[in-house]
Amino acid sequence: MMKYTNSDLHFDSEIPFGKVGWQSPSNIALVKYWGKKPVQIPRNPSVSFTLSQAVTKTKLHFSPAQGKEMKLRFSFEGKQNATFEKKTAIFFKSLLPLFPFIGQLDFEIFSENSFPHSAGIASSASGMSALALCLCTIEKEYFSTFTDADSFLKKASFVARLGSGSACRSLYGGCAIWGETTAMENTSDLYGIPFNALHPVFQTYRDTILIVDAGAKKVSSRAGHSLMETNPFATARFGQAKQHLTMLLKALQTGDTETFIRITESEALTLHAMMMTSQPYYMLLKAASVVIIEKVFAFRKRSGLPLSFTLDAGPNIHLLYPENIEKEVTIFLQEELPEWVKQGAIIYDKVGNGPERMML
Ligand code: 2P0
Repeated sequence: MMKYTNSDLHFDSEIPFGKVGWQSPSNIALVKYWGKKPVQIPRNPSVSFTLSQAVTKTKLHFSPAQGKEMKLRFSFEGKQNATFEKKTAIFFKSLLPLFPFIGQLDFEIFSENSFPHSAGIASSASGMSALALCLCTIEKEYFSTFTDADSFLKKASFVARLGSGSACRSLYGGCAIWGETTAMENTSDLYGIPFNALHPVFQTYRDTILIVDAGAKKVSSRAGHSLMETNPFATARFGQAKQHLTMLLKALQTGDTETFIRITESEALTLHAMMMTSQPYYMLLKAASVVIIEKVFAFRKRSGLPLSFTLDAGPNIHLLYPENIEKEVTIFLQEELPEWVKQGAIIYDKVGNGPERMML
């Protein structure tokens, strides 16, 4: 065991007291979480595919605290980032009751995303899940509090949820459910659980993301969630999401791509309809988003192939399809959307296996 002297144990030391790292993926919701109660409790259950390529890699270095105030430094993609530093410090302080050791340590965080910074892809799910995994790993290795992998992931999911709701679904490979539902046992509003009955056709499903606009959103998801409190259609929407979840879980289990398409596209359009019917109303779709959606409808009609789309809280289009029609979709992109292919404004992703520990 390495011996540390007092002089080794300072924040800027080249030799941190300990370090831990995780790579964690983003996810794309199929039934959408939109509307929440304090603290980060969803108004309706949601289900998502875990992605493979869109990941955050986070390394957390920690040393015994030097002073009374916790020191936290955050480098994002090689540069110190004051905004992330402030947000993460507030988040860590809020987690003291869950991780008392936070009060004893100073931190240095190094984080980077695999996807381009300006891709307009939400990074809160991958970022917050990676951070939650790092904290749970410190707890596991220094205090041995977890009895099994399930309880470790459950706490990581619980903590990720407090950082960003959708992040709690990123802990599991394949498909994850968050929020209480009678359609499935052991679901909870407090953390996500894995959906282990995914039909093989969905286990290798593709998510090809067309970047329509990489700019910052006019209205944040946080604001969008809170506008659901006064949306006149909110109650109907939460009821619809519950029904959609029940139907979709069945389709995901049986490999029913037709029902999958009907529900996921309806969910995508309903999400944006909620934005358009909020007060104040707003719209995140762009003209190009609508053009692409129309092209997907037309392609499906003439080919009979199961290409569909979904949307996040933004204008980018996620094309969802089984891997066995990859060739036809590639031709569709080249012929119908050549400007995206030429500009490289496409991320080729697919259903992934979940987070991976980085050995440092
Ligand atoms: C989802 N989205 O289910 C939905 C659908 C975007 C569209 O959850 O305030 O970043 O951090 O809990 O998770 C985006 O909102 O919101 C989101 P917070 P989050 O993925």
